[in-house]
Amino acid sequence: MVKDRDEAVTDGRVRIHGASISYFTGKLEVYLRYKEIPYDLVPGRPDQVRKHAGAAQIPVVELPNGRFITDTTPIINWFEEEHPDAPVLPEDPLQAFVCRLIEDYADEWLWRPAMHYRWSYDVDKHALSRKIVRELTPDIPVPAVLKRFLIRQRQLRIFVTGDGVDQATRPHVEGSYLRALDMLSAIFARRSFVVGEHPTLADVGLMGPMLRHFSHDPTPAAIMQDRAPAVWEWVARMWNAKASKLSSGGLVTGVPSDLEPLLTEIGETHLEYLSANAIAWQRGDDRFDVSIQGAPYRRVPTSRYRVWCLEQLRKRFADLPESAAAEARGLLEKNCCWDPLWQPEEVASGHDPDGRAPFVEGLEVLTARGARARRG
Ligand SMILES: N[C@@H](CCC(=O)N[C@@H](CS)C(=O)NCC(=O)O)C(=O)O
Repeated sequence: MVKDRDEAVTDGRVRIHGASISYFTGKLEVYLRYKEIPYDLVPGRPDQVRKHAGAAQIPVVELPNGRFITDTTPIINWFEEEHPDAPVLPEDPLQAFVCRLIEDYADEWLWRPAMHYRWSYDVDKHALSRKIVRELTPDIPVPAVLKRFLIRQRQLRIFVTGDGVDQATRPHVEGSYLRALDMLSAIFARRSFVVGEHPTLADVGLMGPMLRHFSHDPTPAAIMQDRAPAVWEWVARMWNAKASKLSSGGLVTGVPSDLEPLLTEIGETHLEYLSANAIAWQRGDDRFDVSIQGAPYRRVPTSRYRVWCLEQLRKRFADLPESAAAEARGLLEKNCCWDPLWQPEEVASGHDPDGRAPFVEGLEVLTARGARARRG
């Protein structure tokens, strides 16, 4: 529930500047609810957010001491250090690495189908533009009908047609969602959460697309209910999960074989894309073409932020203890993840070289502006 900014209590509580319809706000809320860290959600007004976080991007977290932090991936890492009870990262380093990989795929790859369903379908785009205008733009003195129209145009231009969704790729974009539903249904037929009987970072990451987009927006929600009721049930289970109320069940041992189809999907889609994006970045190209599972994505924007994502995954791999690294390599090779993880050999986004995230300026994910303007 979004509170009026002045209504929100700040004493000792975290304040999220976000939105009730936002992918990454939802992901962060799921995490804080599970960890039982009290927070208030206030509307993330673009001017305020840019002032405090350096990018017009939500969520931004205002800590009780008045400091601001950005980007849910490092935000969650930071909270995990501050609140080590009921960790969302498994102790087993291989499982932890797999969770981080699934989080990255959920954050960055499922973003495109989530935006496509929201802004390409009539019912969805009208419902969502209405919500966004009400929640985030009440102070902008322009008729609501015009604001709604402009938002629909903008979102479609940047995040759908401008992100490689066209007649040739649309079936593949929708297929990414449908395959995710099928693979998760197979997993939830065996256990309550992705790696066992309590949530991990893999569940938290997947809730980004699955909560505020796929289970709430009319078109993908109808598909989820019909095709994957076990995923629908998991969304509710995740939203209701509290670390203190969990049953005693633990995590499975190792990486079960039913996770491998998901890893293969991640290798063939997300990692292939990250690799092509990093090559384009090195060449200085603003846009690039890439074939993913045979679908010809054309002129997708080069993302500096996602070069950083690839760097982070490589760092996590490099941090694995020797025996886990050998096991991880075998698993990644078997499931089409290994080669794209290491191509090109060198990557250098230049983002956050001192490792200060989440205490750094946010980096917009998709805008070429974000990519080019800051290149040294
Ligand atoms: N990596 C960031 C991504 C945040 C993000 O892209 N948020 C979206 C909303 S869910 C946004 O603010 N997009 C900016 C826009 O629509 O222009 C995170 O994890 O927090």
